[in-house]
Formats: sequence, C-alpha cells, structure tokens
Amino acid sequence: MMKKNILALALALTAGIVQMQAQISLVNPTPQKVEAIGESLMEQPTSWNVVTDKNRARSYAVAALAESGIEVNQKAAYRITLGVKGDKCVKKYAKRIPAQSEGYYLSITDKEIVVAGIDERGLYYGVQTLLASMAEGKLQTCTVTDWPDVLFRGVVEGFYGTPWSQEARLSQLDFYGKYKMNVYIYGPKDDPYHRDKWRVEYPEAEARRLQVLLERAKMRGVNFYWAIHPGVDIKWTNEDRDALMAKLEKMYELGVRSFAVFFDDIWGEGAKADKQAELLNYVDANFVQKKHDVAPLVLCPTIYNRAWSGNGDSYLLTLGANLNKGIEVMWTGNSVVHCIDKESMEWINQRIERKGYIWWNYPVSDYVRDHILLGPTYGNGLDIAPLLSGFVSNPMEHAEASKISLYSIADYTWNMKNYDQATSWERAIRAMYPDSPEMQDALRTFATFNEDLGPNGHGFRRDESRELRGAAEQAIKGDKRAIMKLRRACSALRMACNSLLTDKKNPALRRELYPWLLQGKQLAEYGESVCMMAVLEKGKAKGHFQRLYSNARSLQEQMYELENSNVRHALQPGIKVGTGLLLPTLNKLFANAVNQYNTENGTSYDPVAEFQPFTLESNVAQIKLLPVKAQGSDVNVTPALEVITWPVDGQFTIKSERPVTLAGMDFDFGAPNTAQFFKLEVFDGTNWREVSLLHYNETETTIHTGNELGGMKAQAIRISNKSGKEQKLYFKRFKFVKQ
Ligand code: LOG
Repeated sequence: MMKKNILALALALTAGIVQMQAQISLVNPTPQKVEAIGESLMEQPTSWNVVTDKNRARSYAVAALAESGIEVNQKAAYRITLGVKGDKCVKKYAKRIPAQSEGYYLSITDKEIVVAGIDERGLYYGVQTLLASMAEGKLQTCTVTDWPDVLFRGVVEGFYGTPWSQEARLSQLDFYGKYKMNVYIYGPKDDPYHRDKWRVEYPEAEARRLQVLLERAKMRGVNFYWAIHPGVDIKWTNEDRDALMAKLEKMYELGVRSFAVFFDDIWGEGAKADKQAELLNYVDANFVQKKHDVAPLVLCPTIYNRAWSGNGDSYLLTLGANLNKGIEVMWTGNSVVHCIDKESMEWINQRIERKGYIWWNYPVSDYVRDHILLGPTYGNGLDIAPLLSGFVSNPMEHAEASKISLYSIADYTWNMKNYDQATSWERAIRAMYPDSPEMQDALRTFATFNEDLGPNGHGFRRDESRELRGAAEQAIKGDKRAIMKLRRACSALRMACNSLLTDKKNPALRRELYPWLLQGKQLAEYGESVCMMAVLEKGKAKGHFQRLYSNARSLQEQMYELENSNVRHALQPGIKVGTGLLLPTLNKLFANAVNQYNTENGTSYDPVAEFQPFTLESNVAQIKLLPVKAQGSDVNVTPALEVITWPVDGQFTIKSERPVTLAGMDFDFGAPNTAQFFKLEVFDGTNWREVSLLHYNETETTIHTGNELGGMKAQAIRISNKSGKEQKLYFKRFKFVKQ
C-alpha cells in the first residue's frame, strides 16, 4: 500500500515537472531567461482585474490580452498589471525591465501577473509570452526576462511567382506578432505596382486591401515596409526622381510608414551605385527626415552578394561611402542563396560601412519550383547577432508551408546562442497543428521527404531523410532488414500523405501541399513494390516478380505523368518528393533487383528507373548548374532569375545521350535585339552546323531559330556569346522541341 502511494506520488511529481517544462517550451522564440518560482503549476484565474495607466488603455499590446479568453473584471481578486517603462503602474519593476529595445519583464505568481515592457513592442511581446505559456488551463509561476538579439526580424515577400493572397498575408502578420517578428517587407516581384509599373498608383481596390494589411500589421507590432523596384527602367532625371517621390507619398497616404528600395536583378543604367546612393539620400533627406514618423530606409543593392562583387568592389565601396548613415543595406551572403557566417558578415560590413541587413534566401523556392521545402532551418552562425542590423527571410510562394521555417527563423533571430534547429523544427511542426498529435505525426513524416532542393543553379542543398541514411546505404548492399526498414518508411509516408490529403484542420496547408502529397503517395507505393522486389528469394515466385516489376514501372510512369500535368508552374513544372534520399535509393534498389533477376533467369527486364538523357556544360558560372529537364518532347533548361554575366567566350552546350531530331527551338534572354550577340550550333555526330537566330520584330525578346533547324539531327547544341563583349542578360527561357 505504502509503496503504491509513493509510486503514485512520484508519478504525479514527474507529470507535474513534465507539464511545467511543457508550459515553457510552448513559448517561441525561446525566451532569454526564465526562472521558476517554486515548482508550481497553478490553475488559471477565471477572471482578472487588468491594471494599466490611463494612457495605455488603448494600446495594441493591452488589446492583445483579450485572446486569453479570461474575463476582465475590476472586482476580480487576481490582478494583471501591464505597462511600459515610465508608466506609473509598473514603476516598482523598473529595474527588472531589460534595457534592450523590445525587451520585457514578466512575472507570474499565485497572486498576480506583471508584464512590463521597455517599450510598447516589449509589452506586446510580454503578453505574447504569457498567452503562449497558457495551456490546458494552467499557468506556471515564474519570471521571464527577455529581449531580442537582432533588432529587425522577419520576412521579405521578395520572390518571383504568384504573390501571396490577402488571406495568406493576414495570417502571416498574425503569425509574426505571435512569434515576435517585427518586420514584413512587401516586395513581391510579380506585383506590377512594385516593379514594372512602379510609377503608377495602386488602383482603388488594391489600395484598400493594402490598408487592411497595414491595420493588421499595426495590431501585431509589425513594421510594414513597402518596397519599390524602379531599377528596370529608371532614368536618373528629376522627372523620375519626382515620380518615385510621388509614389512614396501615395503609399504614405495609405498608411505606410516604412519604405524599402530594391535594385536587385537589373543591369545597365539602373545599376549604378553613385546614382542609387544619390536617389536614396534624396529620399532620406526630403521624405524620411521630413515626415518624422517614417522608419529608416532599407536598400537592396544590385550587387547583393559576394560572388558578384567582382575583382574590384567599387560598387559596394561607393554605396558604403556615399549612402547616408541611417540607411540599411541588404545582403544575401556569399552568393544568392547562402548561409551566413561571421567571416562573411565582417567582409560586407567593412565595405558598406555599416552592419549588413540580411536577406536570407530560404525557404524561397522560386528557382526550384518542383520542390517544397519543409525541413529544419539550419546553417547560419550562432555568433553573428552583433554583426547584423536585421535578418529577414525570403519565403516560398506557399505562405502556409513557409511557416515551418519562419517559426525557426523567429526563434533564431530572437535568441541566437540558444537556437537548436532540431527542437525548433519539432516545435514548428507541432505549431502547424496545435491540437492534433495525429496530424503533427503525418506532417513530420511527410516533411522528412521534402527537405532538399535537388540540383539547382545556386548549388544550395539541404540534408534529407537523415534518419534513413544508414538504412539506405545498407539496403543497397542487400541487407534485408534495412530494406524492410525502408519499406516501413514508405508505408508511413503513404499513410502520412493520406492523412494530409483529407485534413480539415489546416486547409491552407493542404491546398499548398496538394501536388506533393499526390506525388508522395505514388513514391511511397513505388517504394513498397521495389522493396518487395529487393527481398524476393532467389528462384521463387517468378509471377510475383513480374507483378511487382509491372507495378513499379506503372508507378514510375504515373510519377512522371503527374510531374508533367498542369498542376504545376508552366515555366518550371515538376513535382518532386524524396529526391534527397528515398527516390535515388529506390531507383538503385530497383536496378539491382532487376539486374539480379535478369542474370538468374536469363530475362531482359529494363533496369533503368529514370532516364535523364540530357546534360548541360558551361563555362558561365551562373548557367553551369542549371538543370535540364525533358518533358514529353520538350526539353527545358530551368530559368535563372538573376542577371547572368556572359563573358566574351561564354557558352553552354546541351548534350544528348541519344541523337534527337529537332522540331523547333526558342529562347528568351529578357531583352530585345539580343539575337545578334549569339551563335547557335548543332552537332549531328560528325559536324557542327550553325543555325541562324532572329527576332520577329524589334520589341520582342524571344529569339527564334531559322527554318533550317526543323528536322536536323542533334547530339549536341551549343549557344555562344559571339559579340566579342561581356553581356549582361536574363535567362528567362531556353527550350527545344524534339520530333
Ligand atoms: C532575387 C529574389 C529571389 C531570389 C531567389 C534577391 C535579392 N533577389 O536571384 O527575388 O527570390 O533570388 O531566387 C533573387 O535575392 N535573384
């Protein structure tokens, strides 16, 4: 009896501790300092008396408390005091409030709660911590002293592709507030009023929608930056300068109080550092400084990464020397898509004479649109906080799915030294389905097959399916237990896809994941068949092998067909799942099993699972990694988004494993009159023959080939810069069609 009681007591205590830790671990980003008072979890009060100074009563930070659902009642015995340093009601706690901007002090006891911010944002964040720690009707008595490591933290909607919807943006702003991100930079490349029509005002309806976003941003403590992208066609004239000022003024009237100017992915006149600096300084002096309520300007330069800084770095030095001191300068790191470390921060800071403002190109997937990126967020130095002024992430056009990474970026930028990618990712997955462990499991499983980006022009890769790596290696060597482990992983993937496909809890996520869920399910089925083929006993069950082989073949075909269906983006179709580990492993297993069977039975089943007949070679750094993809009779080189610098002797060659007969070809380097710069040659196995290139008219950018191309045999195709000069151009499309 006695023993039983002790056991029960021990269990209760452990449960209490586990739960207590759970309360703290619910808070994201991880707070800087938490001290427990005693060990107690207490019941949440059913009502409380909210105490604030009068001037604070209408604060958004106080308003946020309503989300707790606890009744506000002046007569309640339990008191919650909310204030900002300097407010009378929190005077007693002044010394405990951290000095850092946006910091706060929170204390929870069985008698009262105090939330005291260094500023209003700090107070809001203190309230967020309180709200996040409230679960299952419990509160943990503790004190929290907390502040952000990085001053500006958040998101730049800066990708190519379909801009986020209004609904998605509202949901994002709520998310940023909850996880203490304070910046949202609005700069979707495909909003015409941001870039192509930068001089033109938003139409009424769109302006209204932006105002709704501005309102929401204010409620969530987010600085809404509106970015303008004038570099494509700006003339450095007073007229254009005034046009830009007029547009900013319009945006100010709508309620925007933070502005950015982007000059990325352009060349020519707009790309001049001295002119850009002059314009920014003018806007700073005549707009930002005059208004008094506008945040410091943010500039995205044309050379926004080290790989492009060339031998001399005069562009960056000019910006550094000329730009007014308060203006922030964005930077993507050592290349367009790169993790950030201390050394690279020191390099840039020295040149721009200020702390760089990081534009991190992850989880953006506009250059790998066939993948969806759901894996852990890792790779940035944990020691760079003092070296940067801001850190924003460029996400995927899939807003909801991007939240997995954004959750961790919020965590990383707030409390860098304590950032742990694995636990942060796990918490992120849970936060996508707060009330459903079952859906959390499904998403966790599915996500582990959607981490890597596949080969891509930027050479940026991520680890995938870490936990299966050992098994995959053993399976290929023929280890049956490892093969069965892979098989179980495949059935787990199949079930995860099924759960997510009929999920009703997060419809936005389901909608975004949909193509990849369909593909994941096919991949899983393929894997199940392949694993069964790989463990078949020698000499047994010939019919069984044939059935499995046909089934695996059918699934290969279905995967291919789904990839080439209309579910995906026209310029870069494809739906890839498991390319980091599972799919290549299965393809090897498939080949091994077929080869072995053929040897044993004298049969000639085809062991090739994925035939990729085209390869690309180039001496142009920005082209040489671009994947070539065949879809039916079309062969496409994946477009690049940035400006490509073609050296004088720049060329690329596409080789085909088997000769093909050409039916047509066209390409688009994003500017008219460019056909004259290039030479196209076709290799038929013996000779290279030149094919003429032309535009149909003076304004079109598409380059067509002469009629002689049709019907030509080709083993290789080569495009070279014959202009004798370096050329700067886009790489929007390159396609040929086989007969
Ligand atoms: C663009 C960006 C794009 C990203 C990834 C910057 C500063 N600009 O190559 O709009 O989403 O790379 O493709 C960029 O990164 N150009």
